[in-house]
Amino acid sequence: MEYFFNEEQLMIRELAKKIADEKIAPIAIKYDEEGIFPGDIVEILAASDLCGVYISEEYGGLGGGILEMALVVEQLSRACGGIALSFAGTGLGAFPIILFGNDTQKKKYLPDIASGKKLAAFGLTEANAGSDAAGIQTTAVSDGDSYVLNGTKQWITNGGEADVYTIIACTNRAKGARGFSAFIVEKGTPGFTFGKKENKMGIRASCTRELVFDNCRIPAGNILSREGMGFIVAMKTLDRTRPGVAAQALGIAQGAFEHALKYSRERVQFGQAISSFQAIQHMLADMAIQIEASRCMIYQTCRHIDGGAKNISKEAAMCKVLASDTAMKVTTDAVQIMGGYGYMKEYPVEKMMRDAKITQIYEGTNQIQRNVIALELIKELSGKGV
Ligand code: COS
Repeated sequence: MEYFFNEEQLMIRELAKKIADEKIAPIAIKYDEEGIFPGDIVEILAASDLCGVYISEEYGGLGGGILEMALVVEQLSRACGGIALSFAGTGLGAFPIILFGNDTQKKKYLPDIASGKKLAAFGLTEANAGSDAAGIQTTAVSDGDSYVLNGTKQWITNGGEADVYTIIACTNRAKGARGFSAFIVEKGTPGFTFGKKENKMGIRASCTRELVFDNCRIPAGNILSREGMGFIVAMKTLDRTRPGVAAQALGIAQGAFEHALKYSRERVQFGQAISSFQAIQHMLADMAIQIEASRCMIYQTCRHIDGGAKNISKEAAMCKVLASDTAMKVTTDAVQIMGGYGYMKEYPVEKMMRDAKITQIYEGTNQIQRNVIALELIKELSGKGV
């Protein structure tokens, strides 16, 4: 389908596709198997000026928005959802600064992220605070012109690889969701260390670690917005990055679909290509329908957000649910079409099926997304006085 992108968006998409096809696809299986962090691919993305597509020109980026970020994530994920995450996870870490940073903070951190010199990460999740984001235990105590952080963040994408971390911590437990604050913490700050690299089912080329804060003292000027705004920083960030997870899911689904379609034309059984069997044709048709529906929803949601729409939570959640459920179904069906070959590690679809699963879980499970959608629907109805 023609989505009528402007010239710059087309150029970004083509560049990302070329990197995915030429540089990522050939190494995806190896990086997955050995859990190699794709520092070399990050360098290629940086040299191609893609790291800052969603950062304004004033801070060294290309001046695009969520749509440009989604276009890159989708294309990279066609080849490897795990490798794409070094880029997408940086977006998650950078958006709190883009949305809530003051000029000094933006000038200090965004140009290095835009140039690809530094990766970013986002620390919200903890052992006992996953879906219940307000359950976090990490504290930040004001002490003169510093804050002192204590606690442990869990399953943080780009953990250990990123230089810039945005961390949500509790500054006033009595105030509930209004008692959290968001901080920028730099790698190398005394008292800030990393746990071991997690051994994951999928997205194995991405790096997931604990962040441990033990009396970690940071300048008071590293707070984003002001005390009490941490939960809002997190929620508004996730509203803008969930379409990115959807784009990752879309790319994984598209990649698996392309492999299954090609295979169905080549694989001969009962004297004919299996693509001539209606059972296979209907599976391919359903895959294509779901992929295109996800793509429409993601691009339109991105345009809705980039265009300055006020209410975006519902649409962001909708496109994450649609695309991630699609990715799980499409990758599972791609393995089915490819049969025994699909199940083998020599072919990329079994990896894509493993990679797809996380998109239904992280940045808010699809059950939480459905809660968000339902609550917004009810709010809209009450707003109309019904
Ligand atoms: N934008 C702006 N403000 C928001 C918001 C949003 N999208 N969502 C919630 N808020 C505000 C609410 O308006 C409320 O403000 P007030 O204190 O002024 O009333 C405050 O934040 C608390 O909201 P709420 O009561 O809805 O919080 P809950 O504790 O019930 O949690 C969910 C809401 C479940 C939606 C939240 O915990 C969540 O998103 N969980 C999933 C977390 C997640 O994605 N984890 C993955 C980690 S990142 S990989």
